[in-house]
Amino acid sequence: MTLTLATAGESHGPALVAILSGLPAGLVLEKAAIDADLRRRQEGYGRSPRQRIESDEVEVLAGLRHGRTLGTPLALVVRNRDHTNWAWGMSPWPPEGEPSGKGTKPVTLPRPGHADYAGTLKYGLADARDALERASARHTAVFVAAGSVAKALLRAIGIEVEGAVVDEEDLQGRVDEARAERDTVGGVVEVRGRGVPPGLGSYATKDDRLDARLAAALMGIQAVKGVEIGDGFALAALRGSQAHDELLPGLVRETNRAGGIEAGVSNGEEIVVRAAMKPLPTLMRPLRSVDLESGEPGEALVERSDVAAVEALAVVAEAAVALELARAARDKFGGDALEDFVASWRAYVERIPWDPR
Ligand code: EPS
Repeated sequence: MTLTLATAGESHGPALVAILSGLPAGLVLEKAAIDADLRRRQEGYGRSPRQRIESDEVEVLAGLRHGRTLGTPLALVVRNRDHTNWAWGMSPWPPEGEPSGKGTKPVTLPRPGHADYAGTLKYGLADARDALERASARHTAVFVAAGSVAKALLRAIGIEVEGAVVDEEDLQGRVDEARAERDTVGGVVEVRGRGVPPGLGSYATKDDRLDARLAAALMGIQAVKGVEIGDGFALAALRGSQAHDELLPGLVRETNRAGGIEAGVSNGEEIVVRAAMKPLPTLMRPLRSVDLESGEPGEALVERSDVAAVEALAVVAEAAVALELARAARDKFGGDALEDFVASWRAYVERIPWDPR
């Protein structure tokens, strides 16, 4: 029994959708809790005026009855309120009537760092909008809704996942400065998973490795360019005698440099992962680019965008980690009913010498 997530949706299309398969039956979900995560994702200093248009809210189309999962695919929808302004430009079917609203002119000046250029070449597109709409981080809204469901599942076995921006003493100052210079900023986020028992993931194959899965999940988030597990890159400069987490009497450790994962398997310590976000590629003072139609030099597309989205990334990365931990837990503990899943987890943690941390 594994957990799989499929999503679809464009930034200014009608809606974003997700299908989460592999949940046990009987998990209680609360709309307010999912909507609270959606709200957290929309907040944060430096976000685009788009966030004043959107007021994200989850809709459930399948897999839930009276607030309890049915053990069948869970279908989630987050609507794009902004679509009304793009109804012609982003109409799924050939639009009727005269062009009106946004998105009526093709985008031919690709933004370096966005999907615009590679997307047009790869898919044979005349309008980079056909690439950028799906590449947009707007997608993370429905991803966070799915992550919120994963967190509810993890809570049933005592696991809590939390993301935060790292060491940011003056994010607002940094954002204000960048905004004044019509520039953008990135940042680093950290996600911690508490109560994760030893034994999630496996060293058996690369696809089973929990660290590989987490890294792929985090790199799968828009604008993420680096991931580290535990002390990550800093470990490379250390001696082996300094880099590992010694086992002490009582099978406890004083350090967690491994970030809770050894050989691709959780080791019972807190899971600690970090993701680095590049500065967003839509600049109000545009970068140099080339017009794909004329071949002439020009300035990249300028459109409404965020100055920073690092606080949103903390919430999105939390969802990514929750989904991966939930998948690993489903793989290990199985069960069609929630109580079977929990009973399997309980029997396992009673067998091993481990106190949750
Ligand atoms: C994004 C560009 C902006 C962001 C968007 C991601 O969209 P717009 O051009 O509509 O203002 O606001 O993020 C969201 C809409 C969101 O909800 O996070 C991009 O190009 O990736």
